Amino acid sequence: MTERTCVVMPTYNELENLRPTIGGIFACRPSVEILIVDDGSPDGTGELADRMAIEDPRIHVLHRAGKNGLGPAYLAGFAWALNQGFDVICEMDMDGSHRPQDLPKLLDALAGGTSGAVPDLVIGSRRVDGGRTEGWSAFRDLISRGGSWYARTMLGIDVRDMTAGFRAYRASMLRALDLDAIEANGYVFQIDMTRRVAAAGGRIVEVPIVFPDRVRGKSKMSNAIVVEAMRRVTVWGLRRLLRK
Ligand SMILES: Nc1nc2c(ncn2[C@@H]2O[C@H](COP(=O)(O)OP(=O)(O)O)[C@@H](O)[C@H]2O)c(=O)[nH]1
Ligand SMILES: [Mg+2]
Repeated sequence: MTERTCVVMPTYNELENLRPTIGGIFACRPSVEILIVDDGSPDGTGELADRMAIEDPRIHVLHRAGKNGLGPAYLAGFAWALNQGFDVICEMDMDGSHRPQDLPKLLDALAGGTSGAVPDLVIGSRRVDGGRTEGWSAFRDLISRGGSWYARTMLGIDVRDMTAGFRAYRASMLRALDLDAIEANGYVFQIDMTRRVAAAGGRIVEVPIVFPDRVRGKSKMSNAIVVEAMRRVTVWGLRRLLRK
């Protein structure tokens, strides 16, 4: 029996990225299905997604009322994909920073292709050998590396790329988590997911990916998202230290 895979892709104003990214994914792995979670993008991303879904039954669309952040979009997407009975659920950005050709690497690793035991979560990592970012300013790189280091140290989890958003989860792992309790803002969402998988005894594997800066459209990242992530990590880390 083959495993059914759903790639969940939140979008906000990604009109020009939709066709190239989705085309790239199907070229690399025709067997996956894609769920676009659009937060009412004013640029018409949601409408184009609907048209693409009519053309191709592997494409699904979830519409949400307004821009409500990456985390809530993923949680809604997870709930949908779990309800549909997918075995593997992925997170992936629509903006081209997550390259379709890296998706098979994540899926093969999740199937146990690169190591003995079968993982519960595979992270496409910019911070392991062979992984890298491209086109980043020294400042953005410093913030990202510093943030990952801080989270790793405070939380005591040996994951190099804590905030990475290119991931493949076993549906059974997601089912075992209390998804309603996830802190749902920006980067902290990825850190919280990682921390909860680790706490649940899930096996986490990182595979190297190349992460180019987005070519089209605008980033939705903000300083507030970074500050909120660091604040949360500090609270979780102090709680962990106090318990010891
Ligand atoms: N549905 C939804 N998608 C979002 C939201 N914010 C960002 N995204 C999407 O999440 C992905 C990553 O966002 P991006 O702006 O590239 O973040 P960055 O890579 O950290 O700069 C892209 O596909 C965005 O369109 C949001 O509030 N709602
Ligand atoms: Mg991006």
